[in-house]
Amino acid sequence: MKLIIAIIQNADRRALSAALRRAHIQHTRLNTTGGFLHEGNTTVLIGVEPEQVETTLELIQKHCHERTVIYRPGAGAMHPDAYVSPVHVTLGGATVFVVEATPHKIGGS
Ligand code: 2BA
Repeated sequence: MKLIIAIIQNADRRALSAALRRAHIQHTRLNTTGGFLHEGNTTVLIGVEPEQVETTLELIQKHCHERTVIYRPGAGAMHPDAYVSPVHVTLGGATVFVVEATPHKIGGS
């Protein structure tokens, strides 16, 4: 089995989740935070058979869009009055890792 870990923007999570459901692809959504922007994003864990990887990646590509946000580096606690030029940061579509995985379901009868 393969585990696809997709870090996506919150704005895309409903559309991707709905598409995965329609394709009967099981997944779990986690609320996460990016280490650079410190903004909320979504990490989707998707366990699939190897032959479903391609379809899954296509759905991620279709539903996760590139966006540009304005980031103001360093503004805040240490130097509240300091002016730091804002920069444009391009996000997404998605950051995706595909890894080998062995699922273990524990418990039950
Ligand atoms: P953040 O870490 O908040 O990063 C948001 C965006 O900031 C990134 O978009 C990238 O365009 C930019 N960025 C990140 N680190 C940078 C740096 N050191 N210098 C300049 N610009 C930088 P994406 O690449 O689309 O990444 C979106 C989110 O995906 C990231 O949010 C992070 O949560 C995750 N991510 C990206 N690469 C990752 C990696 N190698 N390992 C784990 N998580 C990753």
